[in-house]
Amino acid sequence: MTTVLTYGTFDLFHIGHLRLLERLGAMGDRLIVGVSTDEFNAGKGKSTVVPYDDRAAIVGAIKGVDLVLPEQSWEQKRLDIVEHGVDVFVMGDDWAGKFDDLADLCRVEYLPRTKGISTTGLKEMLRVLDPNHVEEMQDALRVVSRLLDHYRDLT
Ligand code: C2G
Repeated sequence: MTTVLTYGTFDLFHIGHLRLLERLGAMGDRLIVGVSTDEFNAGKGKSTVVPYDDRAAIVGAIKGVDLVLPEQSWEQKRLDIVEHGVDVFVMGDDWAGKFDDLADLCRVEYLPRTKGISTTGLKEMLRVLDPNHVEEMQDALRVVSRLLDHYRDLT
């Protein structure tokens, strides 16, 4: 039996996350996913839109995911690998080389990321709906409207 392990934030769960989990599911018989807790993210200076319990529930509902555990520290990977008898540790290639030190415990692999989609990109799009941003846009439109009125008066 081959056990596969990965970790991630999985905020605003998107097609890149799904494709990664699908590929990981096909790499073994059992897939374990460590989902980073809100406290761990805060330590990394990262905040999520979706809270831990919801992110963990979404990841746990994906076909092929057998177990979700909380990722609470950088050091826990070694303990999790031993405790769960992990054969392959896999991350997307934005982490290429970063976890090679685990190779004394199991196989370490990095898969290509899905192109054209990211949580950062989605957050950028959502920013348009931010009340402060909407206010800025309204101010800008007011200026343009005044300029148009002015131009009309001149002609
Ligand atoms: N991913 C992907 N394609 C994308 C976006 C993300 O394959 N377009 C992969 C990432 O490479 C990562 C996983 O999806 O392996 C989860 O990505 P994030 O939610 O961004 O996780 P991250 O914040 O990188 O957490 O201990 C390490 C971490 O907790 C990693």
